[in-house]
Amino acid sequence: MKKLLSLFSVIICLSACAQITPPAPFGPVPSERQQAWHELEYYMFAHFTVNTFTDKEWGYGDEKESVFNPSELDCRQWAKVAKEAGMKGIIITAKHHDGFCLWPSEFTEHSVKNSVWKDGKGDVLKELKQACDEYGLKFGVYLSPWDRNSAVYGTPEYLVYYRNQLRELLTKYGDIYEVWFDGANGGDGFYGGKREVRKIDNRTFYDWANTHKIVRELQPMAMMFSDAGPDTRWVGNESGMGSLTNWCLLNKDEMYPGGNFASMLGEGNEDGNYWVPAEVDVSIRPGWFFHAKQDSLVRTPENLMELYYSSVGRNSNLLLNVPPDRRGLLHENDVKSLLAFSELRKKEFENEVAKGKKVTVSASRGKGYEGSRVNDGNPETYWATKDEDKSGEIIIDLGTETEVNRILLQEYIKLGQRVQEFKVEAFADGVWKHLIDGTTIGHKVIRKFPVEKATKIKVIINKSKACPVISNIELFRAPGN
Ligand code: FUL
Repeated sequence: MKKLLSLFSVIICLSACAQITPPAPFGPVPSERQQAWHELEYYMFAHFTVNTFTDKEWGYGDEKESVFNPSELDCRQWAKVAKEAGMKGIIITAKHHDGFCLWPSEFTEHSVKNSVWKDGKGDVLKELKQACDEYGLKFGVYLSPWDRNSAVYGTPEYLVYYRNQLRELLTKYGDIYEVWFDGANGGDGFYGGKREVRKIDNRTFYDWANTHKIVRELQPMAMMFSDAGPDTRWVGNESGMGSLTNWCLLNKDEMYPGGNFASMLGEGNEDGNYWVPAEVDVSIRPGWFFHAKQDSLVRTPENLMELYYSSVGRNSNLLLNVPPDRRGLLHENDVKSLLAFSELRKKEFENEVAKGKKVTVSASRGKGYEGSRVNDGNPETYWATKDEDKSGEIIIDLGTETEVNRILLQEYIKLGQRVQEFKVEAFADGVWKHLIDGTTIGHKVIRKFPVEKATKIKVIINKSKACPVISNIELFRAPGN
């Protein structure tokens, strides 16, 4: 009898103590550098070069170096504003299409070293990097592949030049979190005085694979941006619009910067074989560079809020351009709008009502993966179903009738992006009422709906490539409707 009892308790213990295995990763997953990048969500773009002084958007490459002469350059002001605005980093146009370098490159004369600014002894990148360090911001660089100043542009020698510049950037300024490879090429330029049109084949000319190796070797944690990644992709427009359906996946093997892919970059590829999430680049003004005549056209805080919803709220990072002016300062109008937007954002998301509330689920994988994981405030825990359950429901019981008008959802993307379709309902006046339909989730989705007085909110995952893994659900009562 005694023996039988102890056998019985061993069996009970074995079943209760059995470790439930976590879901296996499904499809491509983010690398460590991509995981860190997803967390940044919102950072600054700074378009600043000779164009700031010549009032152009694309410099021809023939501008005198002496035109670059900011009267009060203060990168600490940029960084201070970025920090106060809640941004996590600054990416600067180290070199735009005109070829002018904001650092004293040893490989060209077309740089700050031949300007009158600081008697040619200045280095904007050095000042900005110091300022970013001081304010705890990440630092990134844009190095235009198209160079309208270079005499060797279009020849193999140009690649040697371009890579030498890239090495300078990657070795002289400490940690770099993102390198921006733009895809534009208009053909014509100064090209060392030739003033002609130079056509290159975007597919082959730049030999990107070998340029990428340099970045990986010198800055292993740096993300590389281009139309086609490899680490983050263009969203396909410059108007701030992320796609509602947005896969972090891309079949990028046949793609290259400057190719004709804009229309499919928003959604990415549901069956993509690489993790290449979207980044939304957009300017706070109509132009990328500062033009005094656009001082009255700075986006309003409300408009910036809309951009936030259409970028961060759609599983993308927001790279917001705030171009320094001729003084070398962020203009008062831009600063005012940015900081007011930051206040709006705080108010928008300060009233969260779901955290710690009782959660019930239609099914769960078991201990460690319960519904309560979606609102425990811990991004490392998640609700998951058994492998065979590719749909499921989560009900958050708000306890009492509560007003809500925003929902935020996150998948545990370290295990891949899975959800294909979801919807949200509210229990109000004794019935379940439809609120929103959705498709993908990924790192983060934030959706608005008209104010609803609900006692419960239900998230239904109707379709998922593999068992859903949801790490976070937040519900807000934002001001207004
Ligand atoms: C484009 C460039 O041609 C613009 O001047 C700007 O730098 C934008 C971010 O990318 O392709």
